[in-house]
Amino acid sequence: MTSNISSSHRARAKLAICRSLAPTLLLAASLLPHTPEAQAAGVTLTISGNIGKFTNQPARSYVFSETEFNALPMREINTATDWTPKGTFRGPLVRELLARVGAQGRQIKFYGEDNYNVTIPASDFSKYDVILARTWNNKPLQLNDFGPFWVMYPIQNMSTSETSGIFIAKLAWQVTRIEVK
Ligand SMILES: Nc1nc2c(c(=O)[nH]1)N[C@H]1C(S)=C(S)[C@@H](COP(=O)(O)O)O[C@H]1N2
Ligand SMILES: [Mo]
Repeated sequence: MTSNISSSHRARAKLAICRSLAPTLLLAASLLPHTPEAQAAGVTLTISGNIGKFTNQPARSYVFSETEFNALPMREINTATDWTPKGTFRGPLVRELLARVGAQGRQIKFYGEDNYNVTIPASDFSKYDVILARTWNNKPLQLNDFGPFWVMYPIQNMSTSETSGIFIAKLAWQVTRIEVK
């Protein structure tokens, strides 16, 4: 994908337009939750599978609204990645997110909007302070720029052997959905 993380002028212009359309878009989003309108009205994160708490009982899924997500306790990771210079990622701990939905499973599958997915053992989230990053240097991650959510490990505190090999496949970006297995 093309990185655009340091120049977000177009994204900001789009946001201003979206704000003025917010009431219309919110209505559209409530009727059609998976449309581009829903994306503009508010970013959501859906967790499903082996969980014990639901916002949608029939679907057995828990959908975090942008407001609820942003109210979670936040952690910061200051690191460079293969794709970004040294900077600050902020988001809740993945283990905290999993606890909020009563997750029971041993394997956690992260789905990207680009159809990428990766399954990570739940033990990683007790071993490492992994966050689901929502911002980079205080700017929300945009869908065309690794957002809305990016699985981020505290790379700066990890040894070379821990971050070599298949490790980087765990850094799933464009995440919108998580399945507990
Ligand atoms: N959403 C999403 N996240 C992703 C990927 C992807 O294709 N889509 N590729 C993964 C893999 S397999 C690796 S090795 C790293 C690096 O991907 P790259 O080699 O395409 O830069 O990002 C990971 N995160
Ligand atoms: Mo990879």
